[in-house]
Amino acid sequence: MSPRPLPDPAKSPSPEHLPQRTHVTPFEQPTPLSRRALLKNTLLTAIGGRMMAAYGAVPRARPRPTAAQLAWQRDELALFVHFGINTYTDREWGDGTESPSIFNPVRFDARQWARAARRAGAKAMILTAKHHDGFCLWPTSTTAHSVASSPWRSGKGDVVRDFVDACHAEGLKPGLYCSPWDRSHPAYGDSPRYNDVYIAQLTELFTRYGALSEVWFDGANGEGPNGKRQVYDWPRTWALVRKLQPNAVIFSDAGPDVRWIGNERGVAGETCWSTIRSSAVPYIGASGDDVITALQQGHADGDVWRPGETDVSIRPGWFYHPAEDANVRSVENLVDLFFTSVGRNSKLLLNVPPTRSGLFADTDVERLAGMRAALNAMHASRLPLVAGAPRATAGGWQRTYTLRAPQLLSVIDLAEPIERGQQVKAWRVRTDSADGPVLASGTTIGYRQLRRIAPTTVQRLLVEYDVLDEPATVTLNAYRG
Ligand code: FUL
Repeated sequence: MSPRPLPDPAKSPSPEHLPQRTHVTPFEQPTPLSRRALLKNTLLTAIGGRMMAAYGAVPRARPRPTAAQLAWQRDELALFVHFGINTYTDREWGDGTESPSIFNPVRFDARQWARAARRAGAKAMILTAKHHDGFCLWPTSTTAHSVASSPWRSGKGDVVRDFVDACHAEGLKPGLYCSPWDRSHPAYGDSPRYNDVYIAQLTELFTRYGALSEVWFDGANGEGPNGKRQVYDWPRTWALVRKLQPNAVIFSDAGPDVRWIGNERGVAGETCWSTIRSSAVPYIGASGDDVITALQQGHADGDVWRPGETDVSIRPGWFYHPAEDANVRSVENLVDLFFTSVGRNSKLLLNVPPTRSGLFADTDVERLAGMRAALNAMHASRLPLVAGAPRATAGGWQRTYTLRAPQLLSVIDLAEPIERGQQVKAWRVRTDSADGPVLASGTTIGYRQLRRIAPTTVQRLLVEYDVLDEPATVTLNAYRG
């Protein structure tokens, strides 16, 4: 079953005049990181070139993941938590004029979120510390528009603190999203002044709550309360993350560590390289069909390792709306999302919005648990395949897998060792022999490639694959279903 088509929540409930994430002020300069990467690549290409000249066919060095990028990908699933003033106004994008007096999650319990996340198999959780409306979920010194001005816990509460503590208590890695677009702060639009405010907010978030595993940025860049557009300072912002949270991966359209997958429907490209040409998405918010294709698919010859993150909501909106209680994705639909994200060399960032009382809704908690139960059942039905060694053939590589007796299979799960980069550009899984019927085929594999096939009884499987320029040991798992 393909995923239920959902309206793009960032667009649909919002008034027409509000900017989309793609309409942002261009950030034209290369980032410090891409400059470093460029230098490194130039150096490696030069060394590679010399070695080629001396020894003949030596493959050129391709980008590889950092330890933080690898850990991020292996987590497979993280939950996104959109919570804030919009929870109380039934809106997706607040305009910054909301009164903090309406924020009062009387049964607030971040531990309930974290427990549900852990039971869903998520390894990390990312909270909207501030959304476009500017309301801060922590007591900040940069504005009065925060939880400190709300009736919740008599203004003494700190959602970010409880969130981080709950993550730690349940063994999850915390991450934060602090929107650069701020429709409440008077300095917004007065560029240098607001950039200082934003840096001060991030500094609070990066110094008060311990290590973060991911810092999430979008390029949303509409007008502020004074009607002015803001020019963001991304190099300064990213340098701050590097300085204060050196182990966090930075997410945005333009990376630098992980990239947006190009849609909010939960679907990564069928071809999905973790490498991408950094010039294809030169700044946060770059728009156009080519940009979306690049985000979806990456590039085989990309100059940076920047794997795709698939962010999508369990409900039509990112924030909680009572009217959407009957529109929570089904267990089957959530499993489909897993296949079209994790199963396409991406990572799933699944949004679950807390209700006005401050808890995940029961239905959402049930669906999350159901998704994990379904995935566990699939994994438990793994066939005891015995792998042969990879063998070079005239056109590529192949590997045989055998079973002691014929068995039914309906899911194929391929992987390549991405710590050494991504190499596979085409693959086929056949039954029996080189002229046996092809059960499934595709282009990239990467971290994981999950594919449903028509249930077939097999005893011997042949995996054939072509690589870019270095051998790679592809592994196959197969499940009854
Ligand atoms: C977008 C925002 O405009 C949406 O409201 C939501 O937060 C989504 C995850 O990112 O940029």
